[in-house]
Amino acid sequence: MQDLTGALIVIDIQNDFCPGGALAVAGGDEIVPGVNALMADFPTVVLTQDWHPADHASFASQHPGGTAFGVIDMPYGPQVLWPDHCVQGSPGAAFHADLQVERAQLVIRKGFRPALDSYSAFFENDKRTATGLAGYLRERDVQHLTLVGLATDFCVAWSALDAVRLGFDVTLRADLCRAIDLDGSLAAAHEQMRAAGVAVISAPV
Ligand code: VGL
Ligand code: ZN
Repeated sequence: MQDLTGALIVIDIQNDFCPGGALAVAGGDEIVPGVNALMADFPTVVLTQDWHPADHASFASQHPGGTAFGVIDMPYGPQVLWPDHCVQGSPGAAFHADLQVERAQLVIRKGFRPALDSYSAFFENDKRTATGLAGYLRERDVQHLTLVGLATDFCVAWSALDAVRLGFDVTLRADLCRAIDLDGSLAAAHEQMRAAGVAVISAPV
């Protein structure tokens, strides 16, 4: 269905989040054909790209004794430590080769400040530093956002929750997302999104 006042926000469909990548999400590559097809229904298509310096503070490798998927305290709150991933300019940071990148009007890069992680397309993890996406969408009179991508329980969920907080109407196509799922984080993310008013659906409506 065409959504002429809507935007499709495609989160982090990058090689490192696909099978074989540094922070592979199971089945991450399976969503690419469906996402490509959905792009045709939207006048506005935005991609996000996780884009870290090699010494990024979210990498376990930067913390003596740090282990991947452990949690540490950062000045802005708890932070999961990740394997090195999506290093600026590396093949792992590139979009999946089959993703129709040319259909997007805007690519938002995030996580480029060495000491601050950024899951959401709208704010860094300090919940204050804006990426500018909200202003872009508002200036284009976009009210309804459809979110797809990787990973459901981190960057997609944080983007959806921020979008609701900012006053957008948000639909999550759960069938076009895949999750990392650490300790029940997928179920928790779905619950949080539903409670916040995100329409979590699994097929076109
Ligand atoms: C993501 C963990 C670290 C994501 C990005 O795209 O969900 N997760 N960086
Ligand atoms: Zn990252």
